Amino acid sequence: MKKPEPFKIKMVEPINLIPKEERIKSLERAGYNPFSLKAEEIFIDILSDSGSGAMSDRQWAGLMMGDESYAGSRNFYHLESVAKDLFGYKYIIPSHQGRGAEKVFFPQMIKKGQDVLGNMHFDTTMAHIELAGAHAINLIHDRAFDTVTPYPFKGDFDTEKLENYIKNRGVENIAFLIITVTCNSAGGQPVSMANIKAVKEICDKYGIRVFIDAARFAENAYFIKIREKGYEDTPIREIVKEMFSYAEGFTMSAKKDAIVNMGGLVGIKDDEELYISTRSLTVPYEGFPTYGGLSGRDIEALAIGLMEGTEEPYLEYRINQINYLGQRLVDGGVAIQSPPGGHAIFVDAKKMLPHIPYYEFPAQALANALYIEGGIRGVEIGSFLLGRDPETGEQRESDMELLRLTIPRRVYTDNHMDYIADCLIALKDKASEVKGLEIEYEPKVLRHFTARLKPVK
Ligand code: PLI
Repeated sequence: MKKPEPFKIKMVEPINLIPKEERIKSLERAGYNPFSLKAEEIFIDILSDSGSGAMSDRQWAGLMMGDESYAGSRNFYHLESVAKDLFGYKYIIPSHQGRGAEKVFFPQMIKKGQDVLGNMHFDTTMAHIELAGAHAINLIHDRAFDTVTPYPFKGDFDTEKLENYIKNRGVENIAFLIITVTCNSAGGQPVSMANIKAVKEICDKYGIRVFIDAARFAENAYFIKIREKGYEDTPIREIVKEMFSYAEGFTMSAKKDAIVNMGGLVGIKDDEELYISTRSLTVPYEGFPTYGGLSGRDIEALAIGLMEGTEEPYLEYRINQINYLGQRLVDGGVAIQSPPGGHAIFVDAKKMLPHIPYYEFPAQALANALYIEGGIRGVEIGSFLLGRDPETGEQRESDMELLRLTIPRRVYTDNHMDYIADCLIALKDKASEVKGLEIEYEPKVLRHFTARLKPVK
């Protein structure tokens, strides 16, 4: 029997599908980049699961308990106690969002020309690494690029590739390693506990520090519980503690699994010196270290959200909803990254639009077609997002061209999932009519947010 949502709805926000002719005009005005659409022009917004979730009545009540003291607010001490307990770390610093945490944490540990290793770095992490003069190296297992075979942990590092890379490049040229859980860029795919442990062992052997990009730590823990032998009966919060025991620190965008609209965290296990230097950098960039760019009320909602996001019935509902959408698409003949990940379905645009080459951005073209079809806003994760090589200026070719259908937490029902699936299945039958795109304007860093495109002639 299909289980219903473990909540009931107390407040609704009306949404509206504008006519197709208006959607065509809106997209042209937006430079064929859905980031530049107005939210009011969108019917179902699945651009991101970041900051777009629905807070609970407890979190909204928490907002009323905000202590807006400049320093030492009681909300900070609440957050600190929840996070210390959840992750088993000594030091917690809030930040305004994930990239704020990255900015105050990672660059201080990078020397120009070094590499930062990862399974697959997220784009803001890659940008901070490159801005610090380092190279972001992805060492995910090739299984991740096979969208068809449903390997359970496609976010895993290839440990052989990792060790060979370290040997060839030399330890002195490696700043540190980041494990991104779940691995967003590979399809929200989880990393197994066994792989986290193996990576930690290799890094210990060579004296390389291990950190976690913890944006979707709870979804990763849930996948370990349901897919990894030996964890079936382990409570989620114990799995979380074990995952984090293999790292020295983490950055987190709290806008995902902590189900808040804004917020981030840095966590440091026990390195006091690293804590003091991070705290010092937090002051000029994010604010006093007990607020880190957030209001007291936001910090309260975050503390509550960390607990709600690690409740098992919630995680079961969350993963099941993504799975439901995935299954509808598979049944309708749409190729997706399989099995579905934790926060999104990733449609394989290379397979759906084989006539569009990577330099004409097939997944971006598919995102635009889906908006025209149903007023749905997804997002490209492919060559358009990857951008140009910072040294040569050449367009890089992404291993995968994916359209991400990112589901906000506790926002849409399975009827919305059905509508999304119906629109994509309808598009599949006219895929050959979709045209590729060329760039009209692009900024140097993180171009996909603000670039303008046009259809190729
Ligand atoms: O958007 P921020 O600055 O709160 O977080 C940056 C960030 C870091 N790591 C990972 C794995 C992310 O997914 C991430 C942000 N992701 C966004 C915005 C997304 O739409 O996936």
